Amino acid sequence: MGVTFSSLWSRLFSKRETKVLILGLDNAGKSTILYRITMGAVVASAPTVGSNHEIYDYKGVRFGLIDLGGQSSLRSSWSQYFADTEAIILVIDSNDAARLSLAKTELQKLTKADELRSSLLLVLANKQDLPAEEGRLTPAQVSEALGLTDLREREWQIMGCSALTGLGLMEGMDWLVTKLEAK
Ligand SMILES: Nc1nc2c(ncn2[C@@H]2O[C@H](COP(=O)(O)OP(=O)(O)O)[C@@H](O)[C@H]2O)c(=O)[nH]1
Ligand SMILES: [Mg+2]
Repeated sequence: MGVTFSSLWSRLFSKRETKVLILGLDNAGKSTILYRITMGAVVASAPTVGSNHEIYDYKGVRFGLIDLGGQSSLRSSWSQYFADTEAIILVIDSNDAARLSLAKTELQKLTKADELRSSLLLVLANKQDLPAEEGRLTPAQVSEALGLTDLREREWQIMGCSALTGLGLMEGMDWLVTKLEAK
């Protein structure tokens, strides 16, 4: 078996990446969350075409965070990224009640995918900074609409968050670290 210099280098000097896919419908806030977590700031970004990949070291875990475009034309290519995924962060726009059933349909496809059988699932009920009076749903309402309690044989967690204020994001990462360590 040949060992190239670059693979030897990466084995010696870099930690293994824990692959995490950030998925969800377009406009849910996936890219804003990615940059909020990795850069600690809100970075304006155009709708994602293809993917954004960032490495993030947190509490001893080297996360390889991959944010995929969520428009319907791009969702069909998500499965190309499934292999070796240790966790999925499913981002939901809590202010978009009208598309929750579509988000549920996408979640059901993910939970049926063989390659994601043992992936952890962190659902982020994003945009919690928006007022409830204008239709923003609570994490409990999002959980109910997605049917999370019906999920069998999968470790999952739902967390309310806001990519704009940072609320809830690191708590979500903490849950992932705890579960990854227990694996
Ligand atoms: N109020 C509010 N707006 C958000 C939040 N997160 C993202 N957005 C906005 O939602 C829009 C879509 O965000 P983006 O990250 O591009 O979504 P993506 O398509 O899932 O990557 C942008 O205008 C963001 O500024 C949030 O927590 N609260
Ligand atoms: Mg995006």
